[in-house]
Amino acid sequence: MRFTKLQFLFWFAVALLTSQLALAHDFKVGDLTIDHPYATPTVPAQSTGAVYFRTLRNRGSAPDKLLSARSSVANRVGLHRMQMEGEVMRMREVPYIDMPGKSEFRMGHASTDGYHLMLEGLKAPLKDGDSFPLTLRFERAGERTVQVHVQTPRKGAAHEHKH
Ligand SMILES: [Cu+2]
Repeated sequence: MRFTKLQFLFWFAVALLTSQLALAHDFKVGDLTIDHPYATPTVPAQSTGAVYFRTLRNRGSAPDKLLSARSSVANRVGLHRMQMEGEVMRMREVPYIDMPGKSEFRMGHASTDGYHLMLEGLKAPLKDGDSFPLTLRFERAGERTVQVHVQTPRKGAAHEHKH
């Protein structure tokens, strides 16, 4: 089969667009954007895993809250906050994550002060390249199911998740 130059350009544009959509990988609900949800791979002995977002953004002026999350891959999903206390990094569960109006914050694996979601009671190890659904429940915006990509971070090691 032969393509004309125009057909070739058309398919090239389609391929480019779809690859960029796949790269973008963000989810919207109401005024909120959940950008690039990802989880780090786990080893078989590990019963917990962590989910991060590149950013969590609230474009609206009204504040919202991330109240809870659930996923079929784990028995329970906790909301965690990591903070430096002196020299020690501490992690604790929080009842919700505040999302003030017109705010954007990072929830990446490389941050030493920030939030992540904790998968507790993993049913199977998370393997690089897999993806799984995660349902987030927000106070105002309601529920949104996002697809989480399992990937080894390109830079910065994942935190040790020992509680
Ligand atoms: Cu944690």
